[in-house]
Amino acid sequence: MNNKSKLSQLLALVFAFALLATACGSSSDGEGDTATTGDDTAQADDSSDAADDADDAEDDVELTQGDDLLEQIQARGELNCGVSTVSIGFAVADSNGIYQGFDSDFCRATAAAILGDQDALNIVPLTAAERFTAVQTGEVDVLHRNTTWTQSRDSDVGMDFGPTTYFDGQQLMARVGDGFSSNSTVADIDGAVVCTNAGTTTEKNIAEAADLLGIEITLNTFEDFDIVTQNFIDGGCDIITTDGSGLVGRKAEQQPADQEWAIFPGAPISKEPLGPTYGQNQSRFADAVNWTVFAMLIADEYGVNQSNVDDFVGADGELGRLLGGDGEVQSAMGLAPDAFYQVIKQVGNYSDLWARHLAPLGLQLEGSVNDLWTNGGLMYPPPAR
Ligand SMILES: N[C@@H](CCC(=O)N[C@@H](CS)C(=O)NCC(=O)O)C(=O)O
Repeated sequence: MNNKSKLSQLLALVFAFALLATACGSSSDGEGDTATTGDDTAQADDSSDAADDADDAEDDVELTQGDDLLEQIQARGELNCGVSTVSIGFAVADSNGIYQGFDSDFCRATAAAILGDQDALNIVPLTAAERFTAVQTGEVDVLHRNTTWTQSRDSDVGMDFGPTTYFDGQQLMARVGDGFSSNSTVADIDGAVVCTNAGTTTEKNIAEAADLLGIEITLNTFEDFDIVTQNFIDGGCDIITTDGSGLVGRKAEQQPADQEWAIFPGAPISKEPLGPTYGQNQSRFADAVNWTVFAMLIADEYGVNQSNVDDFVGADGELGRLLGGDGEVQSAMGLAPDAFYQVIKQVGNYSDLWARHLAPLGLQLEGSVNDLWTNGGLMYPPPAR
């Protein structure tokens, strides 16, 4: 390592510590922050300010990633991939401390594409408030962390976004015993204590929704969603709100025997397109991340999955090229010709991941917005050519 890169690493560390301290000390100290929204706009702004502070802190960081991130990762021999601390179905550490879930499998798929080995991977659990700083300081190369693609994150916060891997939307969940039912809507939560995690689109959306409806809520934010859910179980929160997929997971796994939780039906209160997120201006790395997702969807289009992929190696046309045959484009991307064969063989196609992690929670792929375009969904990968 030359002196210049030593210096830039040192500076990166100093920035990282300063920023992590800022992020953790703002709205996200784990104790929960309270803000009232509705008529009392001054206090509602406190909550938004807390979220904005985290974003502002992120804005001040210089990108420390070097010239070509794809080359750096290949030289390093390991992909650093950020996931949630606990997001049921998406990223949960098993009894051996190994992360399992839809998002952590996208990390594995990306490692398989770039390095030929799904285990050439360092999975980094991050709270929502920590995640963008972790990208900016180079602690992680990419997030697969329930992260919504928004205009400000895509510009002001310095992120770039890959293809959406899960089209989600924010929903609310309450106890049936508190009088909420399958007919409840946001308009019914006037006076409620609403809880979510800090540094998210979620906290901004619910504050805005309450303001627009002219109702008053008390918004409590916590560092991570485990604490949010525990407060809901203990009765400290009337309502919890986050991406719908997150609520389904929490209800499936954590609803106590003596409580019944209701997820408000109807349209979600927001759009939450979730997908891979990385630092700006790393085009070759972005291509590798993005085409990993596209390859998993194209494999689905052909009915090629983890268990039958070997039967299709050497196929004609697009599928053959995608799996490394004649005319493959992977080499020109800086990947091995069989990069996407390795993805499907080692990790699976898109619906393999869904079947493994999300179907057991009751989330249905068939006919949903997350299904392939050929089935009426929104998943439409570009052609592999
Ligand atoms: N998609 C939203 C919310 C992301 C979020 O933090 N979701 C929760 C619930 S699914 C989560 O990931 N919790 C896991 C954790 O706190 O580590 C965003 O990008 O701001």
